Amino acid sequence: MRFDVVTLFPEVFEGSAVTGVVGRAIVDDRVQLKTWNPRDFTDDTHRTVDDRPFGGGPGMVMKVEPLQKAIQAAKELADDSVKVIYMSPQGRRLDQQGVKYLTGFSRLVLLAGRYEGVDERLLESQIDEEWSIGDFVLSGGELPALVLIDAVARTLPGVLGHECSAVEDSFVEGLLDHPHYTRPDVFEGQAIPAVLKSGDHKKIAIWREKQALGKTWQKRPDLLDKIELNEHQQVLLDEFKEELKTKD
Ligand code: 4FV
Repeated sequence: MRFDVVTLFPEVFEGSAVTGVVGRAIVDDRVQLKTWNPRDFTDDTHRTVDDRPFGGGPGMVMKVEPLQKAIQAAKELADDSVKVIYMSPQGRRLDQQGVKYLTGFSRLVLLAGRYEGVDERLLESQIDEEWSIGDFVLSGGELPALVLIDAVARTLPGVLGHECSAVEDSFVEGLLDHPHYTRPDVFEGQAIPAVLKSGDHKKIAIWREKQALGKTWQKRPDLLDKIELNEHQQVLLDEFKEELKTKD
């Protein structure tokens, strides 16, 4: 999968291009990441990419021309399975379902805005979709673009060490993740749940599903409202609630 990012700060992407899962995916050429700086698409000596807002008010607005040229250059040679996305608080909230949908494209061109935002005419003429990483305001779209790239890249075949880990991720089934433990067996008097050392993988899978259901019920009941629990899951959740009562 290829990501082209239109950004005034290409250096922000150099870091992630070499670290962690995304870095590995780029080395293995499972992911391609290229940045395009709108300043390189200006023709005035000051390489101007922003200007004062019509109608007055604070801050600056990104100019349409350099962005249009940069997006066109990024889309060059793209087949039709390319989407141009603007990262903005006005966008659709990114969640695991959205990540799954975005993984369906072979190429994504991501526009990372700065200042107060971009000229609306650019959105109307060049942007296919707007996506947000949350209801808060950042100083730039670079971090949201990195979040989207990381969330999408790690679901691509072969990117994570072993396939199943992406499948078992939080939210894939719409639930929070189960607790994780590793050595030492006992830490400050706290032992790990015995079932995890039983070697009985069926029992371990049931324990993990019960914990995922229980944790979701405790921390994000809104997520449970979105999914239809099957009978087995309902029994596990009821057991979790009962055990909680006896634990207290
Ligand atoms: C943002 C978000 C975000 C708004 C003005 C960049 C900033 C500045 N993008 N999810 N939340 N963008 O805050 O995606 O240009």
